[in-house]
Amino acid sequence: MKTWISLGGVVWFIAAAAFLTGCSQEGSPTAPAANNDGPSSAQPPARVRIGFLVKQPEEPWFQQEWKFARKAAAQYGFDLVEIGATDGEKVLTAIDNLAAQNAQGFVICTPDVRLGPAIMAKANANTMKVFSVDDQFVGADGAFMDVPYMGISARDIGEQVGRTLADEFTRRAWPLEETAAAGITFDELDTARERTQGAIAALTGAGFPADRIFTAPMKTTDTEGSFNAAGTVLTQHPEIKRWLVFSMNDEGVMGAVRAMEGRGFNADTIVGVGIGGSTCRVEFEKTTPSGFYATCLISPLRHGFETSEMLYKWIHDGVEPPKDTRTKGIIITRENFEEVMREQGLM
Ligand code: FCA
Repeated sequence: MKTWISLGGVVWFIAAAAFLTGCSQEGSPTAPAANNDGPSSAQPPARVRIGFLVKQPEEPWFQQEWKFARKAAAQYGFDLVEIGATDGEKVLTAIDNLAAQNAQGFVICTPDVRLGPAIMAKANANTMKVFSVDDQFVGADGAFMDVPYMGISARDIGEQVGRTLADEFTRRAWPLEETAAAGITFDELDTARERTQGAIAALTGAGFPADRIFTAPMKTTDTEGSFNAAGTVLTQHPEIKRWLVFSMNDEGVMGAVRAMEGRGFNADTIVGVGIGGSTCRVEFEKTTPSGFYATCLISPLRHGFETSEMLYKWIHDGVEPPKDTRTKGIIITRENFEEVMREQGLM
């Protein structure tokens, strides 16, 4: 219980401090200035420097992305500047600062997908290349923007979550009249909506009645936001004795599981299935199981390493990255998480 509300401030403070001093794990503020030429430049820049901006620096997923981006920086020998940019103003200031440090581009998970046009305008004004990760830019017309993107196969992953919940419901032979599913949603964000809609489609596809699936929107996409949203569902449905839980990520499930535990539910009466693999790890490592039953493991290695690698090659070698890359997920539980994470290069 102790860390999930307050830890964010500390990590954000560290990220902000690193940003303000222009330092990063791989970069140095005194490193020689690199040239800032575009792809048509005959000479590759002497030293490549890229930024990696994330919307929620306190979230383990994003810390893992940074970790694997640092691996790419070490392997290819470029400077990496890690920046926690939690709102539009911080993103735009960060791009100016990166430009002042002669960075030639950045990878970004934007705090708001509608910032896409403003981000691209600023990047273009500074001749910087942009690679978007996790959350895809949306243009003024409401359509996705034509900017290189790597995201998860959100619908498919949501369906895996829904199937896992349905299977576990059947395996435990829970009485339907005592059971409901709680879906903690964030429909403003496409990748989030596709995940929870995928879960609902798979649950109903497996025969779970749609009128026993209760959704509640989170105000913020973190454990606290989910805790509050789940509280509303629980208050509205005191008759439910057993809960299936899904959301857009591990944090969304974790908050709901904590809210349920606060009302006396436990591993025997909750089946929570997340999406991620970072935040849930502490749950799987507990000696006593919690209601956090499984997660769909996604790859911060691919999202951190490959995005920075592709951006580096774009800047250094003029190799244009693919426009749209979707990564897959694998369901893990406390029984097999170590083995699968090791196989996936995540241990
Ligand atoms: C979004 C979510 C993150 C992570 C990522 C792949 O950005 O906010 O938690 O799931 O997609």
